[in-house]
Amino acid sequence: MVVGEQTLQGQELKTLSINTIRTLAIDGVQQANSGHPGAPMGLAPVAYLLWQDFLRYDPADPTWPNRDRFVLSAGHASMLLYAILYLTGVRGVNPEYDKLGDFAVTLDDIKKFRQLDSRTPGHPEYRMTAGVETTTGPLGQGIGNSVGMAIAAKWLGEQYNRPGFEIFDYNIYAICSDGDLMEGVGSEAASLAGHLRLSNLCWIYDNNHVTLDGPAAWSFSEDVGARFKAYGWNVAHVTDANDLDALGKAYHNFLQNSERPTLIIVNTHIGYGAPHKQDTNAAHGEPLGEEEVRLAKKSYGWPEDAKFLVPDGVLEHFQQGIGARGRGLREKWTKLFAEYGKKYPELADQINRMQHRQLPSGWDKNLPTFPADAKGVATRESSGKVLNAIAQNVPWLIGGSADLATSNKTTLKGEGIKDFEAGSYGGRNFHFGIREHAMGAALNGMAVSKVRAFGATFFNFSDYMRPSIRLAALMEMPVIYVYTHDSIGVGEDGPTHQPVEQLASLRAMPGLVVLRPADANEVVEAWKLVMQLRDKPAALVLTRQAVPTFDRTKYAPASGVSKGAYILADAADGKPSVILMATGSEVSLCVNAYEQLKTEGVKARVVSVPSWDIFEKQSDAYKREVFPAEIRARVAVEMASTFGWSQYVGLTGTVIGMRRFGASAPIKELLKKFGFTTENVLAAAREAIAKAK
Ligand SMILES: Cc1ncc(C[n+]2csc(CCOP(=O)(O)OP(=O)(O)O)c2C)c(N)n1
Ligand SMILES: [Mg+2]
Repeated sequence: MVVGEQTLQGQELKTLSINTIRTLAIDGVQQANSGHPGAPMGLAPVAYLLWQDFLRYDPADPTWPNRDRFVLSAGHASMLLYAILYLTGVRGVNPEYDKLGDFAVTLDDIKKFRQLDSRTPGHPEYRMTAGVETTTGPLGQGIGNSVGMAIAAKWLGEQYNRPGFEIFDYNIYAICSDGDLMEGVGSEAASLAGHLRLSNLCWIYDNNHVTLDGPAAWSFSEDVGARFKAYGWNVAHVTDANDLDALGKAYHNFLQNSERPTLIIVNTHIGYGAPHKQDTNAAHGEPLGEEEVRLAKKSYGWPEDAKFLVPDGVLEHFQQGIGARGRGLREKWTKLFAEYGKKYPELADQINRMQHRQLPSGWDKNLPTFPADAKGVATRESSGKVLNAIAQNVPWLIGGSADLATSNKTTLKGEGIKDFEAGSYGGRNFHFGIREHAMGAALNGMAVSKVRAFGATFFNFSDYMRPSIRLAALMEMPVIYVYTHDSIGVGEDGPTHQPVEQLASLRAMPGLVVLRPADANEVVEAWKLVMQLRDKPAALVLTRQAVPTFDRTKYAPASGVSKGAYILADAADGKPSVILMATGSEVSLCVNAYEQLKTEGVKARVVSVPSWDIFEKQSDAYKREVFPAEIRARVAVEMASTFGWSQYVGLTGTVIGMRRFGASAPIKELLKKFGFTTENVLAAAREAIAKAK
């Protein structure tokens, strides 16, 4: 049965619009011959009503700072988002998110779903498509991000609102699936959001009873509502996703709750009315196939042969709904913000700078410099000092630790600096609790909200948050990770707490800046560099134990950090017989060896290598200057996996590193056992020279 044009126009506009979302998703997936049509089909009414009637969002400016955020945590349902972005006419923006362009998603883009260079990649990607608030796909990350967004919104409101000037009062909505709620990060994030009583946060759970493998019940049987109530959430139920009244009541229920986050559990049917499909779970994660596409369209009263059909009136319907409503809200806000700027020019300036990821002028004033000191100071200690100096000049530098703030030295001190906690949202010190993964995900959500966010833990536990680090790198978010206790130097805590392979694995991640400074003054330079990053996350890898502060009148200045690797000490004629290279705490071993060799008349060079990735970006000429090809005698020293060092020492070079896990013992014994002594470096240097001859 082909439904004629007239019948279509006779349908209620709401249903027509909802079914347009559904059929666009079906056709996009079918054309790509890959993707998930099921979730968009089930969720279409949920997304429709939210956007059309509730979301405070102006499609004409997806960068409006006070817009409500919509996160599709179930990123595999990306066609739902693309259909909405197209139908509501969301404008495009450039990758820096500071200039408006044409449309974020056109019908043509939907036809190119999942194709190379299209604006409709398989999963929603920040920076690729305007209107995508964060990259989702790895389940659990989007809802984790949403907690960071809600944190940022609360913080911004507390920091910048003034009587009569509610500059920031936006809400965060996230759609999540069974998978989102099964993943551990989702649970950590929900626990944190409940604890912080983030009443601006609303998760909408697509309770469709299926996952890819089959019925969700095969692997998921807990009472989700009871779990969230126990977390301190407000829980609402909608028994049928097609019941727009019930959905509307649930959204109102969220908006009226000022005490706690809200979970709306929505029962959806992944099928479309065709009885033989409704009760099976077959193929909901793959294209329907031509025949099923027809049956689905038929059940929606759609012309079975039409593809990518957008019936007359649908685009206008959205323009008259969210388009008009959103424009009004944004225009009102723009006027308010202009008034605010007159009354509070300094605050408005801060907001503008933050929105463009610019630092305040004088952000680096009063940075410490550290005098030479043979006993020295742990790099975590010097980092704490530098962080505090910068934080005084950058009001929106905020963050905290996963329960290790006193160890990580990340506590911000100073007049008026408080903790961020439930009911007191202006604080700058965060207690993420023992939830590294949720911290990582929340940091991403904070960073997309434009605050400058940092998070800290023991370096070894960076593994617990790695999936979120990866998304920060993919999204080009300037999140700052402060990782202390960076090696077997941890000592007695033993191999469970001693990182070995983490440096190599993080160095392998595209876009992530990894810095392991050698002394206090390298720490200063490292922080300077990190603060100026606008589109890269950075990991500062810091020691627990003291390291000497080098005499910079004798050795090269620490500003060499900005090149990733630099000659710290050299032969007088610049023609050494051996190059000793190291990062972090091992640089001093090389310096000691260098001094000893010097007394013996052996010419050595010490290269400090705080960052491989930054060094790789330098010119070939600079790289050759640091590592001249003709000098074959090379020794690298690092208390970590040797993986990768051959690119600097060459196949015949020596690496003093870790080829096994560490051990529990006092640090002195460990250094001896694993060969991190001046004597061992000396021996390796002599051997390397002999071999090169
Ligand atoms: C971390 C992670 N693991 C696995 C996947 C692959 N994956 C995509 S969708 C999905 C599960 C689908 O079930 P559900 O979450 O209930 O979503 P629905 O299919 O019902 O929309 C899986 C396992 C993923 N995207 N992320
Ligand atoms: Mg499901």
